[in-house]
Amino acid sequence: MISDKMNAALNEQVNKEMYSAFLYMAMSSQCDDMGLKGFAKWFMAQYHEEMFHAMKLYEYIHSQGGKVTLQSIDQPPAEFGSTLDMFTKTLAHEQMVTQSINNLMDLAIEEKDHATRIFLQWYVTEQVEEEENDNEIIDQLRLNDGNPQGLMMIDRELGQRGVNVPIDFSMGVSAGEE
Ligand code: OFO
Repeated sequence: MISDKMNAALNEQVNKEMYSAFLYMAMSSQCDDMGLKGFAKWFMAQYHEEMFHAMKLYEYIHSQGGKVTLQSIDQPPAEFGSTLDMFTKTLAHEQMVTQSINNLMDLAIEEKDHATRIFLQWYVTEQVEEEENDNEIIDQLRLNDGNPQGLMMIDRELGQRGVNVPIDFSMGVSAGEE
């Protein structure tokens, strides 16, 4: 069981995760236009991760007898600058998401909602990993400092990223999880 306040806060988080997916899809599209297939693949993998984050929340709200109310998703920027600009924006966005998860965790603690607190723990850990990944890529791009050969090497490396989350949600996102 979750409170109405927690239900509303979790619905807002669903929206933030969907916006994240949208944002990374927009970045993937621009990378594709720039001929950077590896970067495009990395951002599309990130799109799938964000959809998974949204669906995990969706499923949790249902499991607690809550109601999922979908909200409109903001339009992401139509244009971005360099790959460094995209990853700087990605990190800033993830830091905002981390703050949002922390606020949800504060609410769960305040309400003594232990089930939601334990559920949110997964997101706390995930955010540490996401910020770390973004920082590493930003470091590589800064070291590269606009060198086209270096950029192609980073592109090849990022293109090796696969999608490690379910992308078919018809059976629910928990299918196959422990
Ligand atoms: Fe990027 O972790 Fe969800 O939003």
